[in-house]
Amino acid sequence: MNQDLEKIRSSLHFERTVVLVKPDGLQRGLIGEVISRFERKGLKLVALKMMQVDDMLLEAHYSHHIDKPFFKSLSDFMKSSPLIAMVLEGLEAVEAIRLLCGTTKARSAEAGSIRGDFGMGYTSNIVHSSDSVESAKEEIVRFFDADELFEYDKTEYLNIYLPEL
Ligand code: 3AN
Repeated sequence: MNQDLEKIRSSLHFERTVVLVKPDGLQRGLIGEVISRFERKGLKLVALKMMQVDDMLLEAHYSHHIDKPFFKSLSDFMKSSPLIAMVLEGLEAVEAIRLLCGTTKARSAEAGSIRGDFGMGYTSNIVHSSDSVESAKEEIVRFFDADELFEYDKTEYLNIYLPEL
């Protein structure tokens, strides 16, 4: 990468965020569709795996919901099959991905978003994405070991998109 580009890049808000394709996304065969939307948007995939979550992880991940009446069904749902976990990177990626996912209640989520296009549920709403840069940092450590995150240049993305900022 040339030095000018490197300088521009280091001044920009590249963020990393966690996306989960929840058990309903996996059961309904939507994994490819969901990943494809992020790829087409121009986000960079830096980690990707299938995993089975347990109570300990869910109690940390959904600690803000632990006293809510829906917590047990949310927890049972999240354990009902494996899920897909990924880390995506991009400029202001947290907000960009929240927009692609749509609002929480899928049946009233915006048409064109993942939840708006594919879901009707509230608890089962196909995807999770981190809601802030701070929670993304916590979630990356919660879901991934350091050696599961990959550093690489996505050359096309850097050269094509940066000069157009
Ligand atoms: P989001 O995933 O849109 O950030 P959160 O963090 O408020 O939403 O909620 C985490 C998850 O808990 C949601 N994705 C959804 O599965 C579930 N959830 C949240 N609120 C409700 C609710 N009122 N009833 C049922 N499930 C809910």
